[in-house]
Amino acid sequence: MACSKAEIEKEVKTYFDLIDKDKSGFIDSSEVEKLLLQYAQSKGKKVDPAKVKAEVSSFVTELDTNRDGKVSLKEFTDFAVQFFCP
Ligand SMILES: [Ca+2]
Repeated sequence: MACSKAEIEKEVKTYFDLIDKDKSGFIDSSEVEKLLLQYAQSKGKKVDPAKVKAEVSSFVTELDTNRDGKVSLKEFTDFAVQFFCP
């Protein structure tokens, strides 16, 4: 993956749109939770919903840099950039 913010934004947008079911332009913890639980179910895996909830909530808190309780595409991209363009 190229280390350019524009490139990364394009790549992560695919995932962002997948999570942002209601197309609000933001993802919140309940959307991430639902996606993970659906994924687990589709794979026939048993997961503890309470554990998923706790993990997702700490993940969202980490991404939510302006602390409004939601993750915008910009916040999501900034998070990815930290990994791919250290
Ligand atoms: Ca936010």
